[in-house]
Amino acid sequence: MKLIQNYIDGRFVPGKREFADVNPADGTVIAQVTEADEAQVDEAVQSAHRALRGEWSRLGVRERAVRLRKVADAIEKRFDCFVEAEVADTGKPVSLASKLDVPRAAANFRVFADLVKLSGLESFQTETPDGTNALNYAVRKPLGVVGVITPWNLPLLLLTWKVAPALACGNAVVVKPSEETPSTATLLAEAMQDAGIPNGVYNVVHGFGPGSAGEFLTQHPGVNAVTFTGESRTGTAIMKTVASTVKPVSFELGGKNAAIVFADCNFEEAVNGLSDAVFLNSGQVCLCAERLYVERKIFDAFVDALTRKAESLHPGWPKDEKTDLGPLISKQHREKVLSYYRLAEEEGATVVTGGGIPKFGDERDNGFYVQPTIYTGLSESARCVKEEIFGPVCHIAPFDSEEQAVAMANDTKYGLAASIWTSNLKRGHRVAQQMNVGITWVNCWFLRDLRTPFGGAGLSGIGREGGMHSLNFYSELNNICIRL
Ligand code: NAD
Ligand code: 6OD
Repeated sequence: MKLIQNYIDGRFVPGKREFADVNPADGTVIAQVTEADEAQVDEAVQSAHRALRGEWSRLGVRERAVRLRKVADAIEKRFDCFVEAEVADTGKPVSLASKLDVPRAAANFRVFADLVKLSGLESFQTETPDGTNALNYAVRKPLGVVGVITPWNLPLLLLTWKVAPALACGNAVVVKPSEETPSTATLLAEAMQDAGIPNGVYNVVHGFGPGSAGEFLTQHPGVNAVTFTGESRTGTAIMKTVASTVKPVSFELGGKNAAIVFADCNFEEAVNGLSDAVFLNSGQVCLCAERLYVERKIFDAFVDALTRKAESLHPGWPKDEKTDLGPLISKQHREKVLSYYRLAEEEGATVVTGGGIPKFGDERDNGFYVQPTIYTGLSESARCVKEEIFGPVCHIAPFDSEEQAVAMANDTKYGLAASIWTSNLKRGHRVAQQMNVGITWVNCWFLRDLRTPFGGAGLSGIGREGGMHSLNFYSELNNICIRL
């Protein structure tokens, strides 16, 4: 059986304990994974500090950018291996991994290689009290060792989204990928070696959260900052842990995202766009829409059209090119999603389609599939309308006025993303500006420009990453004031 090991100081290292990596499509064990103990996490942090004192700190920005581009090239050289590993770990359709996850990993390195070269800072000429002048300018320095903790839904995309800017700024990283999806973080170590990233700059420790590698990393006094993507509740736990050592944090957390569909929208575009927004990656994208508000005039037609889309999806083997709906990540996560399917009925929902488990009559029945599901008829205070489910499911409610739609969309403790569907651009701008979220799309969804700010309000996160926002988080500014 394949063993996925930790990667510390440029070496793949086994440990004392192992856990299983499970294929969500059929429940089989595909690999064993080394769990890092506290001593190994410490070793990884120490090796990152050594790397910061070595060759890595002497490379100029231009040379760091050259090496980041080489990491992107090395990912592309192993494109098929990355796709295969990501599909086996997550169960996501091969078409999605090859169009989104792996290309974005390479793009993450290229974009920050470019941006870091442009990241000069402003300077100020200051008049002093005695009438002479001073010159202020700031220099950007690395934070040091950054702890990177990531989830299972877009494992490589989200890991590289943090690792690339952290390295661009001259930091070293210790990453703790999700225990559900350990493969691509380890494969990335090979790309780092190919690209000439010095030993110790990129380290991987595998394991779980509390009492395991995740907690060992966040509580380590040698970790200078923590960047985390995952559940809001986990963000709370990490925040408590890092409080005693006052580490800066960047948090990208959960959501309960709304979409508002006006009667004047391009109907077909809205149905297609929202079919993606609800069902892509089996609804396991933090940006997915779980609450749809549709203007009453088109409500019935819209529910029918989205239902036809849901029923036309092909749940299947992830490796099959025709599959557009894979399993959920794990048995435990399927239990959670199914508990919401049951709760929705208890709360009085009308089940328009789905609500259960598909039957295949083969090994996939041992996997973690659920049916794509649409509900109507719930009250806005129902738990299924308030809580993040993170599956291929949405609730659709009608609205009668713009004000009502905005109020319903904003009635949540989360604040990650929203989408608005209208052909009236003036209304698009007006409504977008009232959304209490970090990202609003108008007539599109998950259309990304990596230079733009990404993050959430409320329970959905702290801070913004993307473009200069990432470079600002992953660097420390030292303002220098010189009396002239
Ligand atoms: P999770 O919070 O359970 O786990 C994420 C990571 O944190 C894993 O690596 C896990 O081992 C680690 N972890 C758990 N407890 C920890 C602790 N106490 N200390 C340190 N590390 C700990 O999240 P998940 O189930 O992997 O991912 C799904 C969640 O992530 C959803 O809520 C989703 O909305 C959110 N998410 C948000 C974004 C975003 O950009 N806002 C992106 C993707 C996923
Ligand atoms: O596109 C991105 O940069 C990003 N962070 C996406 C997050 C998706 C959440 O599952």
